[in-house]
Parts: sequence; C-alpha cells; structure tokens
Amino acid sequence: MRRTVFIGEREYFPGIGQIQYEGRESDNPLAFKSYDPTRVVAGKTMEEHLRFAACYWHSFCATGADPFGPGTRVHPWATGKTPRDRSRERVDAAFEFFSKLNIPFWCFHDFDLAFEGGTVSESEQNLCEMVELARERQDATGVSLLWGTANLFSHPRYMNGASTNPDFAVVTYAAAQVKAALDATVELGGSNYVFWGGREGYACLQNTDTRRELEHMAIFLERARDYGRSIGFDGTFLIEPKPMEPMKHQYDFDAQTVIGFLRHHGLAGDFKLNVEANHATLAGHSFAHDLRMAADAGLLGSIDANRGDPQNGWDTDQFPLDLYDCVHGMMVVLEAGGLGDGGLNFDAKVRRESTDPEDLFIAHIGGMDSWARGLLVAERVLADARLTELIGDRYRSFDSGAGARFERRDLDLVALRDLAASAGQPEARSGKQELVENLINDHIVAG
Ligand code: XUL
Ligand code: CO
Repeated sequence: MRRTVFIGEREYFPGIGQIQYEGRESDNPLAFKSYDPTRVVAGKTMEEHLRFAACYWHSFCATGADPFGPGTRVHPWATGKTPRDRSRERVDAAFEFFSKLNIPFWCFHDFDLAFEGGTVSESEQNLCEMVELARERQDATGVSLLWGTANLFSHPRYMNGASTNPDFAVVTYAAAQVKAALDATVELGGSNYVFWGGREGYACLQNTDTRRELEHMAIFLERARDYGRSIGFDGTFLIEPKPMEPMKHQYDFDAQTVIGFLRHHGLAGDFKLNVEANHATLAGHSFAHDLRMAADAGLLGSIDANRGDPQNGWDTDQFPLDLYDCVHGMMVVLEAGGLGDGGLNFDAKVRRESTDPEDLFIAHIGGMDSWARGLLVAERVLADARLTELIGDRYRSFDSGAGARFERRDLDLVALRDLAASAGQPEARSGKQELVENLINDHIVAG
C-alpha cells in the first residue's frame, strides 16, 4: 500500500503536491483527467491494469544532452560534492517524485542508481549502498521495483559488445555487472529483470563472427538465468528488442526475432519480451504489431511506453501521448489477459527544450492519462460485437468442413489442390478495414 508524499532532507519539487485525479472537467495541468487509479474497468482497477513505472535514467540522470550539445537542465539533486553524495540526493529526488506522482513502480540500471567504481568490487559496494537506501525509500513510500537491469552499453569497454564481445575478458565484466544487478533486483523485490543489448550486434558484418556471437549471447543468458534462480529470483527475465542504434544491427532486432531466438535456445520458459514502442517503429513495425507478436507467442512480459517521431529515424523516446498507440496497445494487452507482473514503464524523456521542473510531472501525467484513455477505449472496442463478428466472419471457412480439417492437419497438398480444382475461383471478400477504423474512431469520440 502506498503512503503519502515522501520528502527527504530537502524538497526537490517545491510547490508541487500529490497529483490527484480531478476528472475531465479539470483544467489543472498538474492533475489526472482520466487516470483514476481506483476506477474499475473490466473487473480490475486502472492501477491494476496499467501498472505504471517511472524510469530512473531519463528522469533523474539525463539532462537533455544530444550529439550536438550538452544538457539543458540543471538538476537540483546533482549538486553534491562527491559522486556518492549526488547518487544519494538523486534517490531522494526520485522517491519524492514517484510518491508525488502516485506512480506504483520504478525501474533502474545499476549505474543510474550508483556510480561505477574503479574495480568490480568497488562498483559492487557502491551499488549495495544505494540499494540499501532505495530499499528504505521503497518502504517509506510503498513504491515497488518493476525491473532492474545492467548498463552494458555506455562504458567504452563495451564498444564491441558485452556478452557478444569478441574479447572474453569483456564478457566476464558484463557477467560481473549482471550478477550484481540481479542481486540488487532481488534485494529490492523486483518482479522482472531486463536485458537490453544495445551493443549486442555489429557495426561491420565483415569483421564479425555472428554465429559465434549469437551462441555466446545464449550461453550468457543461460548463466544469468541460472544465477538468478539460485538466489531466489522467481520473476521474469525480459529481453527488450531493438533493431539498431547504437549498433548498425542489433541481434534482438524485433519481437519475432527474439521469440525465435528464445525458442531456439530453450529459454522461452524463463524469458519474455519487454516491448518498446519506439524500438518497434525503428524496426519498421507499428508498436501494436510487436505487442501482438509477443502476445500471440504467450511471451508478452512488459512494455516500455514511449513513442518516436515519424520525421526522425532515431530513438527519440518521447512520452507516449499518441492516443491511437495507446488504444491499439491496450487492445492487445486486454486480449492477452493483461500484463501479469509486467507493467508500463515510461522509458521516455522530456524534450531537451522542456526545462521546467514541472515538465517532468506534466509529461508523466500526460502519459498516464493517455494510457488510461487507451484502456477505456480498448475495453469498449473489444466489447463491441460488430468487431468480434467481423473477425469471426473473415475466418468462418476454417470453422467447419474442409477448412477445419486443414487446421487439424488432415489434408495433404494434393487434397488441397483437388478442392481448389473442383470449387472454381474464390469470391472476393472485403477486409472491411475502413469499417473497423471507423468503429475505433467512434469509440474514441464516444468516451
Ligand atoms: C534503450 C532502452 C533502454 C532499455 C534498458 O533504447 O530502451 O533504456 O530500456 O536498458
Ligand atoms: Co527501453
């Protein structure tokens, strides 16, 4: 159960109190208009359906730097004299933010939370100290950990990959980090552990032994799984697909690639997918497509909620304020029976030009309201008999007779040929795309 606002030694967001649900009539930018955590939709509260999480890296570490210029935001929690002081301040600022926003979960990388030391042991110690502090703050606020992960992409040692690095010495460093990050995740009661392999891929196909690298990646994931289980981690391991950036090609290209990889290596019992909107679009798919592929495989674990920009070909990590994305996404989630122990993590950053402290609240409030609207609309769309009938009708020919026998694998290719030869040309049957799109639009405006 979450408690009231947490304020540490210093208040980092003065003038902003607990964000409340005020309903659609409210014109307060610091209030929820649609996200009412206690409202019941399709048998569960909005809070239970949506399982929102804030991320530590974009909101509390990043300052808005881009390849053309430095950060534009000066964080009041980054003023301490030593890296250790700054890490501790950041935890307080983050938990003040989480509790004021009334967000139930958070996510972190090892070296967002702690600063990397000069040696493996020093880094482990730093992380342990910060985990202890975060645990106290979790207890004080009731905010829980959705997932932890290790940053295996920023340090120059990972420039040629982490678990897929051609140099075994680097692979061992990656293992050390994953071990410590798993320990931290267990200590903080996290329900998932994420692998996003930013550098697990290649920049040049001609200097890379891809067969060997993919094998190494599978071995590494097995070892991580075994260690996690040995220390009592009974949650879900998640792979987060992304096709490229920073590498030219990343092995976790998209949902279907990862599903194939997991099944090929016998990992699908312990691993699921963390689908990120902007990664799906970089792969040339829609967000809903990757969600659907993961859900169809029974491997939809969690979501990194954000969006890209159609005019930019990179990972802009904008807040997910596109209503269609949220509606289409929630349609998949509801049909899949929910997110289970996964959640909706805002892997999103305010724009470089959004420099007011309140912008961080406004962005998250917008994301939470958009997904809440997505939930309400998706529930209505899925309950609309016209859609279920339309889809049922499209596949009716498989429900009985020869079509059903085909699905039961009773017909061979010759039998199929003979059916075609005796029946003549199939009739044209409309897919009714515009009708379906109109129907969804009608439900969006009706709410
Ligand atoms: C990078 C990305 C990461 C992962 C965690 O594109 O999405 O923040 O979510 O490492
Ligand atoms: Co992500």
